[in-house]
Amino acid sequence: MERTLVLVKPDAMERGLAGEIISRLERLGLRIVALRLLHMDEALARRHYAEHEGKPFFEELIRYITSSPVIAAVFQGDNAVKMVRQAMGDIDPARAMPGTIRGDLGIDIGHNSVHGSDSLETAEKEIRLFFDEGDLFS
Ligand code: IDP
Ligand code: MG
Repeated sequence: MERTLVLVKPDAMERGLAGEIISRLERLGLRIVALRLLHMDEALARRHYAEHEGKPFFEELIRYITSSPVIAAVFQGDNAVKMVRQAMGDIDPARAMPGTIRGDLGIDIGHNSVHGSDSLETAEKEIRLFFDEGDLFS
């Protein structure tokens, strides 16, 4: 059984869309095995997005993801990583298909409502950034 890290990002939190996003993922058959509401600090944000350090959008990304509280959740299920990525849609809401979270709810590429780990390996690393193993149910 796979697990993956999901963040409900600030733009979605500020518009009251957390329930909608979590609900869409639950409807795929994925189960919540850990959940936190937290305000990411700069250090956590830089670790979470370390692969993007040095890119032109990086500093803005850090400012954005630390701008208000987010929900971090671990979803578990068969093919959880791919299921969440497909449900999220394209990185740019303008290109994301209708029916996807970003296509329906995202604002723009920098405010695209949701994060989901991009591989199993990344997922396990990201889960450990936000949760202790003892916080995970299964
Ligand atoms: P992902 O969120 O679909 O995994 P990544 O390439 O890992 O996409 O990028 C992480 C986040 O950084 C994106 O969700 C987006 O908010 C932001 N981002 C990526 N590329 C750009 C860009 O070209 N301009 C502005 N923001 C970007
Ligand atoms: Mg990514």
